[in-house]
Amino acid sequence: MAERLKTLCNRDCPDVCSIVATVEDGRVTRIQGDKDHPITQGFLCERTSKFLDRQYSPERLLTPLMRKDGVLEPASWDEALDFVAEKLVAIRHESGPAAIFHYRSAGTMGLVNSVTSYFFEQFGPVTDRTGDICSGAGEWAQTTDFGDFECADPSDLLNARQIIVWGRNVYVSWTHLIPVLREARARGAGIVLVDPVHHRTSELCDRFVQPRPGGDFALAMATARLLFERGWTDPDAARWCDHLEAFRALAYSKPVEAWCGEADVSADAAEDLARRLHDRPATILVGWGLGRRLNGAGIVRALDALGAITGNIGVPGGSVAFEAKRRRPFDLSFIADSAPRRIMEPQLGEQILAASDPPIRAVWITAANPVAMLPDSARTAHALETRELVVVADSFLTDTAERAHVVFPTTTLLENDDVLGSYGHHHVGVSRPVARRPEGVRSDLEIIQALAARVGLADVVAGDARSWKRRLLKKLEPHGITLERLEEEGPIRHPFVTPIAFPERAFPTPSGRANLMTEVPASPAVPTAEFPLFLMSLSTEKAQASQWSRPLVGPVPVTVHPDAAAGIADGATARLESSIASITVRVVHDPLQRRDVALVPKGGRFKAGQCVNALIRARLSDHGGGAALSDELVRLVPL
Ligand SMILES: Nc1nc2c(c(=O)[nH]1)N[C@H]1C(S)=C(S)[C@@H](COP(=O)(O)OP(=O)(O)OC[C@H]3O[C@@H](n4cnc5c(=O)[nH]c(N)nc54)[C@H](O)[C@@H]3O)O[C@H]1N2
Ligand SMILES: Nc1nc2c(c(=O)[nH]1)N[C@H]1C(S)=C(S)[C@@H](COP(=O)(O)OP(=O)(O)OC[C@H]3O[C@@H](n4cnc5c(=O)[nH]c(N)nc54)[C@H](O)[C@@H]3O)O[C@H]1N2
Ligand SMILES: [Mo]
Repeated sequence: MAERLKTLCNRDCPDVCSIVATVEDGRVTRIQGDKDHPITQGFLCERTSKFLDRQYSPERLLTPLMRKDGVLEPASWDEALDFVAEKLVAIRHESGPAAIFHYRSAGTMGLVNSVTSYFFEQFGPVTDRTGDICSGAGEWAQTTDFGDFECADPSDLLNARQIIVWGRNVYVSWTHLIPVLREARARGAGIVLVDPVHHRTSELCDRFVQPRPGGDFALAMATARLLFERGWTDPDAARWCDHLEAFRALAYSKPVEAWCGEADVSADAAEDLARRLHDRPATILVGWGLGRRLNGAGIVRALDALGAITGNIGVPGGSVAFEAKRRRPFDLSFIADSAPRRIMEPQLGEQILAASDPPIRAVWITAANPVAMLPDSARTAHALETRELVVVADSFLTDTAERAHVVFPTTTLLENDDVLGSYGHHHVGVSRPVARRPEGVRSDLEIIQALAARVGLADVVAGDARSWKRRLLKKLEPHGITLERLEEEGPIRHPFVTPIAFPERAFPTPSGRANLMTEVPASPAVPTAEFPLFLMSLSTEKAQASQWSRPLVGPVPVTVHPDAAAGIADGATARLESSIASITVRVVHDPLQRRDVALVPKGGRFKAGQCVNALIRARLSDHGGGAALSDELVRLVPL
């Protein structure tokens, strides 16, 4: 008899959908979006709707692997765990706990998974990560300007008269915003997309502005200047903005035409944006791509200022929405964050190699594929290959796991047992196993508990998944959001945020006002005759970062304007070269793209020569420990 069981998607995505799984004898035969979940609305994105391909893939790891004579071979759990425990204890004894580095990314966004971090704090504290390749620059910018980052409920977009989608492709990376934007449009809202890349999200919009990559700061300054000139700023803005005059002076430091020239847009585009911000309430949806630049934090600060000076903040339908603080509702107070040393995430490879006093001898990697997903893949690979001990917990033999001494096979999203919040909305919920897991596989919690038992820390991390869930939900319990309710009713909106962010324009900054930027940020990259194209690595509907439903076969596609193809025909293979490496690509012509961009899907396999991060230097964004991924310049060369 088939059953229908519900769980939550644990992938790194703003949606955190409720999934309905059809299960026959422990095997999931179908997954669908839950009609009862207000965000999921009955449909799943393409990548997760194809998740059964991964769940039942013949490539899935079903036993621990240990490196013997240079080769990864199946091993028993006891053998692998004993080996790792002994080695970690020896390294801690000889070099101190800082010689061990624990790196965790968001392969699962479940918070029970942070017990691994807790273990390493108790065992050490060991070296931890800092910075955030994904959202570091944007979070820093919003925290600097508003004292915190938070966004309104997605449904607040229906209160907006104007929506500015500033660098986001909802068709690929935030599919459950599509129905909301459609409805807003149907109710009469204006929607404009500002993105150097032409993509499908422009279909939801009444206008598309295609600036130079990283030109958004200049475009925002042109818009700000026009707002001041037209008298379209809020007359009371000084009440909630610090440095209003200095910000005005910044906007006036160049004529509108000069700013627009820098952004490579017509003056009419800035005029249009100014008009929309004046047509209140207006929401700016700030994408994550904007921050992954040399001037990423500066760009986000400029957008914050546009919202603040026009009064489009702290009111229904008026906001500068970057992301929700997904950990806010949970009690993570058991983790003290006491690491003796931190490795900057976007520079993981070079910082591991450079670390001394003590050198990093062991690396434990959880829910991450840094070789494929962090910049300068070859250096990341080399850094791992030269350690004494690399341990990876994953369900697949990724580019990273291939470099491990020990690989522990772990559970998938359909076997996940956790609590989840979201960075796109304010619902919290629990996931629970809906698929019977293969014998030989353990959850991250069980892996860390088995290790803890071998190093005298069994008590510290004891407890099954439900008791950890309960612990994490402690802040929510007094509000009636209990584990039992979440299990029975499904996700519930948490009460720690109001439906709109920063209501009454009260900001948790030292002055209580928004902190407007006053200086020109770092400059974006400038294409040269040698390297004329910005390399833009973009999310694809077919994968979650490096997790493809079906493996990408053959050379990775690179999409360019026909005039930017260096004479290479549509469909032909070519080399894509940066200053540090080159990969073989298949050229795709698209006359709707700018002539200075080369678009490549993110997440390709390093081993197969498909990895865009092989080409990208590990440079930081201006602030916040983000990566300047999209300021790498490349050229196409015929084969
Ligand atoms: N299918 C799928 N969905 C995903 C993911 C995935 O890998 N696959 N990844 C998930 C993750 S990890 C995250 S963080 C989120 C968000 O994932 P992201 O990949 O960050 O998604 P977006 O912010 O929608 O897309 C980035 C957008 O920023 C634009 N952009 C880049 N540089 C600039 C610029 O200088 N100016 C402007 N105006 N725009 C620019 C790009 O053209 C692109 O449209 O999505 C999640 N969703
Ligand atoms: N060039 C370029 N690079 C980028 C980006 C870009 O746009 N361009 N985007 C960046 C962004 S936004 C992000 S967030 C990062 C993402 O970087 P990562 O988080 O490293 O990306 P994933 O490829 O999703 O790797 C997660 C791994 O976790 C495994 N996994 C899944 N579930 C579990 C689990 O329950 N437990 C454990 N232990 N493992 C699990 C998966 O199999 C997968 O191998 O990449 C960044 N890198
Ligand atoms: Mo991300």
